[in-house]
Amino acid sequence: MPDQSNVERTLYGFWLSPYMSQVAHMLSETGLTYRYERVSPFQGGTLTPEHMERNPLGKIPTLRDVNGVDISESHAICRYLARIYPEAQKFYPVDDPMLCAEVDAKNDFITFSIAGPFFNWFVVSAYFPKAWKLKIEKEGHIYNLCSVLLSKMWLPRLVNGSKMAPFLLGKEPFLPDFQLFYTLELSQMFSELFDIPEMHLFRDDPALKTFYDAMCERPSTREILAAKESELDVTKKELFGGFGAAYLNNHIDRKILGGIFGREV
Ligand SMILES: N[C@@H](CCC(=O)N[C@@H](CS)C(=O)NCC(=O)O)C(=O)O
Repeated sequence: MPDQSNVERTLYGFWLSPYMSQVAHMLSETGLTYRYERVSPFQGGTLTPEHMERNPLGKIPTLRDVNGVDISESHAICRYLARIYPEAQKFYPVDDPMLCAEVDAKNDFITFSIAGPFFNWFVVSAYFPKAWKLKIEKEGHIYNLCSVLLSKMWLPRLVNGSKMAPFLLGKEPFLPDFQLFYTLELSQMFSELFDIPEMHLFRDDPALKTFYDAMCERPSTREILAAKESELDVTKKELFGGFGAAYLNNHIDRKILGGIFGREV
C-alpha cells in the first residue's frame, strides 16, 4: 500500500456512467470533496496500463482516497466510504446490522435483477446495432423485447416490495436509492438517444416517477446531472465515433456476436 497521507481524493471515470454517478452522489451528499479525472471506456481509457494499475479489472469508477488507496466497484467504494467516514453512514448504516441487511437486500436485488440485465440490454440492443454500426437492428430488437420482458417482471417486484415513501425504505434515501436513480436516469437518456421507447423504465409507473422526482430535488443530484449534461456532447461524439474502433475490434469476439444474431456481423 502506498505510504501517503495527503493525496488528493480523485474519482476516475466519466459522467455517463451510472456507477460513477452513484459514487459521486455519495461523496457529494457526504460533503467529501474530490477531483474528477475523466477516463472514458469509449476511448479505451479503462484498459490503459495506467488505469489497469488503479483497477486490474479494467472498469470505472475507481476512487483514489486521501490515504493513497485505490478502490473500484461502485458499491464496494460506497461501503468503504461508510466504514471510513461516519458522515456517510446515514446511507449505509454499518453499525446497524438489521437495517444494513435491509439496505443490502435491496441493493443486491437491484444489482442482479435490474441493473445487470439493463446493462446487457443497452449493450446488445443499443450499442451493438447503432454505436457500432453493425446493421443488426432487427435482431437487436428481439433482444430488446427479451429485456423488456425481464425488466417488467422484476422492477414491479422492487416497487411493490418497498415502501416507496418516496424512497425505497421510507422517507430518507440509502445506497440502493442512488443505484436505482442512476439506472432509471440512464434508461430515460438511452431510450431517447437510441430511439428505444420501451427502454424508459419509469415513465408509466407513478411510484417510480415520484421517487425519481424526489431524488431530482436533492442538490447533489442536480450537481451530478449538470456535470453529466456538460460532458454530453463529448460523450456522444465518442459513442457514435471512436467507440467501435477502440473497443469492438479489440475486445469482442465477432464469432460469438454472429452466433447471437444468427449471421456474420
Ligand atoms: N459493477 C461495476 C460496473 C462498472 C462498469 O461496468 N463500468 C463501465 C462503464 S459504465 C466500464 O467500465 N466499462 C468498460 C468495460 O467494461 O470494459 C461497478 O459497480 O462499478
